[in-house]
Amino acid sequence: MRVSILTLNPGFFAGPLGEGMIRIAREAGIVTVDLVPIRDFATDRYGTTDDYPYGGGAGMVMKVDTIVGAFESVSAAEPGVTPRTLVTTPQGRVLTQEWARELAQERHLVLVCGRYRGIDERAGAFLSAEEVSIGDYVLSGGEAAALVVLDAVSRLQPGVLGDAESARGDSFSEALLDAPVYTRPEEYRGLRVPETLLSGNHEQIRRWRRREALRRTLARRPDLLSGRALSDEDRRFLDEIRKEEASS
Ligand code: 6GU
Repeated sequence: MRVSILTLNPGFFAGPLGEGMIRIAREAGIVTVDLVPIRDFATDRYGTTDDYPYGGGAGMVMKVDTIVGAFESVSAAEPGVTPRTLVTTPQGRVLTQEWARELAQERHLVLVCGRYRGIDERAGAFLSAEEVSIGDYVLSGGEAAALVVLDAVSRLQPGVLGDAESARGDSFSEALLDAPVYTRPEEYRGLRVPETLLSGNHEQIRRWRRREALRRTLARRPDLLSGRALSDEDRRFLDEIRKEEASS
């Protein structure tokens, strides 16, 4: 897939694009990232990208001509493909794993990093963009959010993760938190790895992990359990956990 990132701060991405899973996905030719410096599309000789809001008020608004120019420089990069365009803003729809899976199917994503008070509303008529937020808190700019979207969709591209990792599935694919994990040594400063995990009994280990995943989810994210169809086994585990927690 191609991901075009429109930003006032292209330098922000230099480190992250060259590290870890995103680097591997790019080097394998599975993900192509274009960094589009919005300032290059300023229409005056000073490189102005923002201006005062009509009607007054604090902050600056990103100019429509600049954004549309930057968008049009990449919108035909994949022949015959209309890009799916997202603008990062705390006003947006919150990114979920389900939405990330949908976005990962696109041939061409355009991510516009919002800054200042936002983007001139008229840009919407040319970009047909959706608005994306990565959670209920405020960032100083959309670059960190665009990186989150890029990471979430890149790791879902076929061939990016190793077989073991992708077969394992993601915690949120199943909408339960993961069980705790341990590695060597068996004992560290008096703390032992749970015996079940050392037992070699795969069925017992599966049950232990399922129970601990439910325990964590109930404690930290009970919202993930409500309105969710549970197996008989899950319901039994949850009853046991509730009894344990009540008596401790
Ligand atoms: Cl997408 N942008 C900004 N500036 N702040 C955010 C955000 C995005 N998502 C959460 N907070």
